[in-house]
Amino acid sequence: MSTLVIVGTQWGDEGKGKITDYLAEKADVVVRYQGGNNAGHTVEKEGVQYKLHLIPSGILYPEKICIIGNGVVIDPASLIGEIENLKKQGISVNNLKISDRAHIVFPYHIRQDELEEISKGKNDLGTTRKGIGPCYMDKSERIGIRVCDLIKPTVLEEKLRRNVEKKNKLFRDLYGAEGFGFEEIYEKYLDYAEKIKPFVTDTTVLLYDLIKSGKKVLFEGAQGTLLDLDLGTYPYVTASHPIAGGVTVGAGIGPTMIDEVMGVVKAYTTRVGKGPFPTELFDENGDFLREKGHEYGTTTGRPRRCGWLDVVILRYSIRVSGITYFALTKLDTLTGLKKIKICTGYKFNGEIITDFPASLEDLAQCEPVYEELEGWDEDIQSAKSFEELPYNAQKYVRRIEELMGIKAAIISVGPERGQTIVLR
Ligand code: 2SA
Ligand code: GDP
Ligand code: MG
Repeated sequence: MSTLVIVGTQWGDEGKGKITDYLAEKADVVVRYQGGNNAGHTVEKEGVQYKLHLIPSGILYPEKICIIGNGVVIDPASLIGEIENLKKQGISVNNLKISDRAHIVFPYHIRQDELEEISKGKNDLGTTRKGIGPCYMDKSERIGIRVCDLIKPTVLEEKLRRNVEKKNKLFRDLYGAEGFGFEEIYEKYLDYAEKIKPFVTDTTVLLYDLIKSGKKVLFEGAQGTLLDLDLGTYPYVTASHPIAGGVTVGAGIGPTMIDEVMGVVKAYTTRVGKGPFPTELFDENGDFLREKGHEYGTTTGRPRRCGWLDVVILRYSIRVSGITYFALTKLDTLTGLKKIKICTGYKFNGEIITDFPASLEDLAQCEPVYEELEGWDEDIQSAKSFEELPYNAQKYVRRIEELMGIKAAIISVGPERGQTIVLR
């Protein structure tokens, strides 16, 4: 048995797509287990950029099986668009499998997401407005419509009619907004169902059999630990479980079937959307990281907030996901900085704390404690080994390992598949 979970250790956009694509070469199966098309995973191969939202980052290899698990919420219009784009780029989707238990995003979810964000005013969460939260809300309210319902016209009709009525009442009463006509959605979704049907299967059976037969499986997390509904900076979180534990629920396998967990760590920190961010930079260093690292949302294009690496967060991620080693990404973005800081703890109520607090009010009072390292000027994007990195870059990596208490397995020095240094 050989299964590996790839999990974001910060607020998402750590480069999970790139690392998954890189590791997929030696795997047989790649699985998405949570989130939806709020995710944006960028993969670059031979100068061509692929932006993936719902499809696992193993799709560039025609022979790998790519599974969209039951824990993912699927906007069929977005999925079909993604499939068509990939086909146009010459990528085969013949090995794509979609869980019959995954929930479907409808236009009323997107409307609800928008209306809720607008009604919150300056207290909005900064969601991607893709309807992800409302779709998961319907799932827990037990009124969600799943892929297995979508492909049965009479079941879809009954459930959709009920939901459209319910949502229209909500939009009218709560937000004074217009609702949807049942027919317009139903007709569209019947058409989507026909297009999606060939990919639909019971992925829990498929996955179980694949693992039992010794196939190598990667589970690709979307978003990151601090966006986890339970363990993130609640309420500034997404509605799913990006942490490694999310795999068991979102892919339908037992915890005994997970062998290892790799954390993806960006060499600095970013966050898109609202919520606390202790090491956020509002100075020229923040602008430097945003511009040099092209830190703009893959899905929405929003500028990402940027800050120094925060080891309090990384140790928290290691703990809640059982991470055993990590991939360090975007080390090349730091090239050119004279000094680089690492946050090793927070000053809170006159004491130094190293455990990430639950209360946002407490977190707001936390002041990062930094240690400062020397930067480097040499271009590192073509480095092929650890030894080829400048001494100060080596020192930065070794210090992060020391502070995290686990080893780096991969160092990524550019967006391309080949710009990857393997250490173990
Ligand atoms: P949502 O839409 O309900 O999931 O939003 C809730 C919070 O989760 C954050 N979130 C993300 N953070 C980082 N990256 C994400 N994916 C895209 C990307 C984001 C984009 O790859 O760049 O393009 O803006 C992602 N998806 C959700 C979101 O910002 C809210 O803070
Ligand atoms: P994900 O959501 O974790 O998959 O990350 P995103 O794809 O949203 O954002 C990461 C961005 O950084 C993408 O544009 C990647 O192409 C890019 N990227 C990944 N690794 C590296 C790296 O090591 N160096 C540089 N310069 N870019 C990288
Ligand atoms: Mg992303």
